[in-house]
Parts: sequence; structure tokens; C-alpha cells
Amino acid sequence: MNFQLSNYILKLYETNAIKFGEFTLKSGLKSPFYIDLRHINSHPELLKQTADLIVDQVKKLHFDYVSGIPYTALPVATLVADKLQKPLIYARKEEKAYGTKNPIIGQYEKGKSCLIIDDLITTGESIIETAEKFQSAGLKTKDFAVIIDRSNDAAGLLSKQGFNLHSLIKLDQMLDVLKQHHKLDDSKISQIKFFVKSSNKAESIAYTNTVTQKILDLIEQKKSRLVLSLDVDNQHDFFKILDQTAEHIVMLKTHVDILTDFDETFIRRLREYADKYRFLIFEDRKFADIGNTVRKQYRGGIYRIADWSDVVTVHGIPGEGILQGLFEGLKCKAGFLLAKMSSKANLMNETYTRKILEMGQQHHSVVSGYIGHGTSVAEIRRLKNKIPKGQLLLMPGVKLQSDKDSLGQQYTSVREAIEGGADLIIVGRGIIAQNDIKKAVMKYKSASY
Ligand code: 5IU
Repeated sequence: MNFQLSNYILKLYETNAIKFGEFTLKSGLKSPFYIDLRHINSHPELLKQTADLIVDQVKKLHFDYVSGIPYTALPVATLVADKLQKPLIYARKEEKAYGTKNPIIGQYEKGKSCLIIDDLITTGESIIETAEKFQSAGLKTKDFAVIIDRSNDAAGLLSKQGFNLHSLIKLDQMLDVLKQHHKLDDSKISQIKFFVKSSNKAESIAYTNTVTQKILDLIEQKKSRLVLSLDVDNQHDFFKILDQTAEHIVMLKTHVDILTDFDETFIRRLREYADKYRFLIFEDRKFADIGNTVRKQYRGGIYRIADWSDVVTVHGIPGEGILQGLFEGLKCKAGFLLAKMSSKANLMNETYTRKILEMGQQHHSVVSGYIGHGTSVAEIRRLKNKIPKGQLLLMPGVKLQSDKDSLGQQYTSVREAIEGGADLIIVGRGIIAQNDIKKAVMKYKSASY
């Protein structure tokens, strides 16, 4: 390692951009180190040095524009663009809910290429997300420059997707320099390396709760990824359809408040079917109020949903108190948070989705996964990649072929949903509105698994 770079690493350490101790991550895991490069922008010398090092790294590459991912990398990118005398463009951080605005700010010509600069790379997901925004705006993106590669192997992942990663510092190099300068000892270094290596594995074990495990077992046993959405208004039709479908589904999704003849016998009969044909009952209640109110709605009222359903849907909009209100003190119950709806022009933008995933990860003991939708394989895959390992993606708005209805519902095909990584598909009218229900359910089942 050259003198310039080790000097740079020491400066990062001195400005507290790299810290050692015990830090609780968003995931709840405790990390022995923490990297926060946001403050480099407040140290003019360090900022300049960062830009110089990046310029050295990228000056032989071919690109037309320079971009930085807001907020941290944008000032650095501005300096890099200035030094290389290339135009700066950048992608909006907050996506507009309706997606009508061009996500790229600045003037550019379609078909040209852009270098993307970020501060830190862990999994590569946010960089890929940004690259996709540029690509959908008609720009080419191949090269990424980052200050620190925290994972040691993000370059491998990116190269599989056709991207080149140019990192100034890899985690191991950084640890070596700090050790040489007596900032870290061997035991701390092995603790850090062990943490980085094992954290992915630890996360996947931690986030699968007992309800999720039941769902995963049923998927394998039944060789099906099908959730039937049975929105009919009377018990006769309900059980007639269930008779033809029950053995092929992993969960039955209900809206009990649609039934005009709901009564106690309905619940008793439904539970008998669930036990006999081994599916979970999923009341799609979409709770959305404060903890105290949803607790009453879930456990009381005429429906007493908590008595008979295994899982319910929950809006994250009121904050985490809703999960406490619903599930505190109950066993073997879980919720699915709404992360991205299937209806056209819904207001759940990327920022909202990300917040929901963070909330679900923190409450993984009662959150089995997320309701999410995408209109293409790439969009579904992007969402799926953001979901913590061990939690599930349930996708509504699915039919054998893509389609839409007159009230805003958008359908993506089963093939795309599964290829994008949906763990379960939620299908209603694709099955229940068909003349031959038995035949329809078999088609969806085999296409899903
Ligand atoms: N549902 C959606 N989209 C969503 C959510 C729930 O379609 O984003 I959240 C529900 C509505 C309906 C079922 O009960 O899933 C889909 O039924 P169809 O397959 O008939 O459209």
C-alpha cells in the first residue's frame, strides 16, 4: 500500500469516520466497528484528498458524466467532476411517489455513460438501485468508484451483474494499516473479520420466526407457493371454492368483513378446513391505527380475528407501536407489513418501502415478511434483494398473464413473480372467477413452484 493511501486511512480514523467499540446496527446485530463517512465533507483537506484519490483511480476509464449518490458522495463527486472537467448529474434520493418525474437531475444525452461514486459499499444493493435509475433514463453505467468496500467481496457480486467496482480501500487493507500504526490489536481484528464473515449467516437465522418456518415447511410439503384470496360475499360460495382448492394452497387469504352471512359457525368450519388441509388462515385486515386501537380491533369486536387467524396484514404508517399493540403477549401469531402495493399510482415510494423493511427487520419475531409488488422481474428482484434474509415476500396482483382491472389493480405474471423471487403469490380472481376452479388452481400451483 502506498504512503498516500495509508496516510488517508489514518486521517479517516482520526476524524472518527472509522470507529471501534460496540455498535447496534439497524438489524439489531452488534458490530465491533462502524464506518461513517458523512463527516469527511466537513474536513476540506480530507474531502480534497478523497477526490484526488478517486480521480487517480478512475482517470483511465471511459465515461461521459460523473455522478455521486446523495448525500455523502455528492460533494466528493462534484470535486471529481471538476478535476476531470466532466459534467455532473445525479439521481434524486427521494423517489417521487407517482414516478412521473425524471429521476435524474442535470442535462445529459441518452446513450452516454456515467461513472457513479458512493462512499461505502456493503452489499452493492444501493449502487445497483441507482444504476437502474440511470439505465431507465437511457444512460449507460458500468463503473462505480467507492471509498471503502466494507464487505471485501462486493466487487464479485457486482461483476456478476456486469459492473466494475473500483474501491480505494478494502476492509482488510484498512485493518492492516491501523494495526501497523497500533490503533488496533490482533484480537480486535479477528473479532471484526469474524463479524463480517458471520453476519450474513446470523441474520438469516435470526429473522425466521415460528410462523415463517411453518409457511416454509408447507411450501415444501405441498410443492406450492400459492395463497388463495377468497373475496366472496357468502359462506356457500366460500366453502364451495375452498373444497376445490384447499389441499393445494399454503395460505388462505380472507376478508371476513366482506361476508354478508358471517357468524360463529363460519369460523369453526374454516378452522376445521385449515387443520384438515393444512393451510394457514391469513386475514388481510390491513390494520392501520394506533397500538391501543388495533389491539381491540384484532382481539375483540364481532370478528375476534386473533382467535382464529394465523397471520394478518399490517400498515407500518402509525409506527412500530402498531406491532406491539397487535402481537404483544400472543403466541404463534405474525404479521406481514405492506411494503409496496399492487394498485396503480399507490403512494408507497421507495423511501417508504425502505422504512417498512427496517421496521420489519427490527420486529422480526412477529413480522414474517412483506406484501410487495413489482411490474417486472427486475423490479421484483430489486425489492426481494432488500428484504432481510429469512423474511418472506408475498406478491399480490398476480395472474397467469399480465393484466389490469378497471379499478387500478395491476397484474404481473406468475412466471415473472417467481423469477423475481416472490416466496408466495396471492391470487384471487385468476382462480375464483374461472369456470373450472380446480383446473385454475392446479395451473397456478404448478406455475408457482
Ligand atoms: N391485495 C392486492 N394488492 C395489494 C394488497 C392486497 O391486490 O397491494 I396489500 C389484495 C386485494 C385482493 C387480493 O384481496 O389481494 C387480490 O385479488 P385479485 O387477484 O382478485 O386481484
